[in-house]
Amino acid sequence: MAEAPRPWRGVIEEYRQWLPVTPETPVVTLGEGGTPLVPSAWLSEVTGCSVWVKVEGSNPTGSFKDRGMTVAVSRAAQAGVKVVVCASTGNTSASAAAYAVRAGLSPVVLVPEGRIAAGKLAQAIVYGARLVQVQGNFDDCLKVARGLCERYPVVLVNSANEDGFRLAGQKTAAFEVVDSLGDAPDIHILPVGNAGNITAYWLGYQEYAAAGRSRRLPRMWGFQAEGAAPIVRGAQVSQPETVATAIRVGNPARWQDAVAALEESGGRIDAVPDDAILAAQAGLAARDGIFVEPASAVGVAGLLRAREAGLVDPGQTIVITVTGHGLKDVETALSAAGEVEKVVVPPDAEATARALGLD
Ligand code: AN7
Repeated sequence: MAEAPRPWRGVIEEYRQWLPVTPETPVVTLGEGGTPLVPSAWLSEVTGCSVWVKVEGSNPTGSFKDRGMTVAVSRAAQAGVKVVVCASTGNTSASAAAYAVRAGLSPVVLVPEGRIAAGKLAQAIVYGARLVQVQGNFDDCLKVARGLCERYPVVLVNSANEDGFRLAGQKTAAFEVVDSLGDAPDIHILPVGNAGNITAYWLGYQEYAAAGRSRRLPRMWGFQAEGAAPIVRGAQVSQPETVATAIRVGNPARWQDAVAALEESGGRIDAVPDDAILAAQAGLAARDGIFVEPASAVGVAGLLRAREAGLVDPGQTIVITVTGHGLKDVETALSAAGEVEKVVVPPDAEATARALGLD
């Protein structure tokens, strides 16, 4: 008899034994995780490798942040807190807002004034967060958030938090990659901002390998935007600047952990300029049908540049995580697209065919 269909239950129920939850934890979920792992014909052809794209924009609020937020908010609800707070370049605030209201908690989100994409701002507002625009960058927002948590009855749901709940949730993406491919890839590529996600993936790959779920470990490759590349430069950036606002971070909270992941895995980190990021975003959309936000195209740009530099041997299996949905920031995508041919026709098929040159 066929097995009864079972819907995807979200990352806590799918990977409960690997996560810091107990039977008493109230599970706050929107069905996150279980995202598509899509082969990229374009990048496979360019590199001579088997390149897969892990499409995290398919999560409920449109970014990978939901994986960590289901754990962080479930634990906050278990602890009986009323208010959760986060600093964010936009995606964390959208995710925190959604999961908090679902748990009956009040979300407070701190974002850099005027520097988050419109889609993310809309999400925080519509989910009903208290939105605070801080006159400064992400690093300033995080300082304020930490200050609030030290002195007031609110709980931090940033991945900088020592409790590690967010990273624990985020590591499930590495589990999914191994579950799909049957083993870890040779290389896993990620964009790096606060450096939580690359830390989380490395944790996930190590845990799965230690438990015998995979035979090997991947090399972790991280990429930062050139104007916000403190880890690459080995020094804080006081005025980070990049079109990829999600990773406009000058002093990553998980800096040391990320360096450890890079060193232990035999990986590397490098920086890519904004024009290469936008070209990669356009290429991934037009070649593979995958529309991601600028920060999420950083890994693709990094892979292409690494190949040009002769650093990518053919025949490898490579996974790139694209972290957030393209619809988060349509302004940047449209301005990068430049002048678009405007075809205006009367409601008539023949006139339309003429305008399209089909006749
Ligand atoms: C699309 O939302 O930090 O290296 O506050 O939104 O783990 O920080 C977002 C980060 C990559 C970088 N891609 O991940 C926030 C925030 C997208 C992102 C990153 C972010 P980390």
